[in-house]
Amino acid sequence: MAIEKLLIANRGEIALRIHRACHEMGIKTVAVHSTADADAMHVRLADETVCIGPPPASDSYLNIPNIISAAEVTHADAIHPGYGFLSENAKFAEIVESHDIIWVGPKPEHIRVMGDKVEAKRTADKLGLPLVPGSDGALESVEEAKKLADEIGYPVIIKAASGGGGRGMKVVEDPDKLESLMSQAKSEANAAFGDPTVYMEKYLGDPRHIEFQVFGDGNGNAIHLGERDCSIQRRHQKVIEEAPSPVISAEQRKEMGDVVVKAMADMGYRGAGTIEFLYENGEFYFIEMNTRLQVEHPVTEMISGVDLVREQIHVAQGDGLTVSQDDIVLQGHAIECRINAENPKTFAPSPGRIDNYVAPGGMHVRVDSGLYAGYMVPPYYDSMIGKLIVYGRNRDSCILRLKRALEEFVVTGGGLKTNVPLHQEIIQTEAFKSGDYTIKWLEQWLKDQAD
Ligand code: MV4
Repeated sequence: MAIEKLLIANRGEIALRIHRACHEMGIKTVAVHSTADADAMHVRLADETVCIGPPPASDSYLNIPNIISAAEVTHADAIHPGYGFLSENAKFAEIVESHDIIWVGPKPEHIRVMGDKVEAKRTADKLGLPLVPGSDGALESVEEAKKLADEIGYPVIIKAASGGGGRGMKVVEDPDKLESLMSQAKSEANAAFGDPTVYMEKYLGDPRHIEFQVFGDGNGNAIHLGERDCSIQRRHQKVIEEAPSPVISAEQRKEMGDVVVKAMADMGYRGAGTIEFLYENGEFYFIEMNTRLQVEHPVTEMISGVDLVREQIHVAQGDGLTVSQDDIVLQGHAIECRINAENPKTFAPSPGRIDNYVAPGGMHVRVDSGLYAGYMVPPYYDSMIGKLIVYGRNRDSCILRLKRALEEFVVTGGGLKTNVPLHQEIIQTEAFKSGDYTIKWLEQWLKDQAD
């Protein structure tokens, strides 16, 4: 069924991104917003708007009855959840579908499986994805954990089954510390996620974070759009992402691409997905799968020319994928800088009014952001206020263009600070310029700068 009106269950730059794809496809949009976001850019541009509650996300962007009611009263025939908020809530996906509203996302059962990291690994294993050595499922007892850690060899890492994004992880260096760290991990997991289930993996000391973008039509057809390298991160928040990874060869991309495509085809995956790997000593190890569109999707769009939101909508309305694997040619290089309103020293969020805003432009420069002069960055949500994405024929030219684009970027206001200067510094380091960095690099470099 062709979607005529789509409700965007999100805010900020991704709400604007979804609105733009819809209007290019002739689809009307409904923006739902909290009282804090009444003046947001995507709310101004949407065809219809519905206020769904007060500023706290739990009362608005996470309020399922209010969002469904907004879809009902506006007669929206589809809901796109963006990323974060309700995007990986299997229950919400089921509720949407039970109201005969098209869910622009994966099948609820696949969201549920991948949300449980133990189930996700079991599924990935069955589908032939390479795993980090570790427990076959949840850890049932300290004795079992001790025995397993002896087999795998220390250090090991204990992770929460309901976790993800790094919360509730404990690295165990030696057997003496296993019992206490495992019990800490269990109580932290229970406090954070209401689920004390934990599992164990061999701890990889200094890997890269490399993820494959996949797409399925839900009927056994799947494609991949190459990988992104997201190793430049601080406290599990990605700061810079790029595609392709500077360390993956065309042969390795093809080999791993075939593996992930077969896995997604075999499971009958529908929609956009990201398969996350740790990459160390030339080997990929599956850790998690994200069943949503990701913040960093534009770098993939830049090197593939494929509009991922448009593809999501086509798959959701039953048209299938509009591109086949043979159509996909990955060319050139793209880098994304996440622009955050934050204190450059403490990284504390720095909301406030934008007095002056000039976005960079020119060839191969993309800014995904709802910012404008006079906009008030609200204090209730994530500090990411936009993304700068730059393309070049090769990595070196991409970095030179990125430097130029960052120089043009003006975002200033009374109390407001951004991380634009930090990006400028990072991209001029030898480690970044050479592509020789791992997940530990940024935090170490920040420490060295402070000394
Ligand atoms: C690991 C690991 C080392 N060994 N697993 C952190 C977030 C979650 N998605 C998985 N994480 C890690 N899992 C094993 N077996 C190191 C990390 C990790 C990390 C991973 C990706 C990006 C940044 C990271 C920062 C610290 C730790």
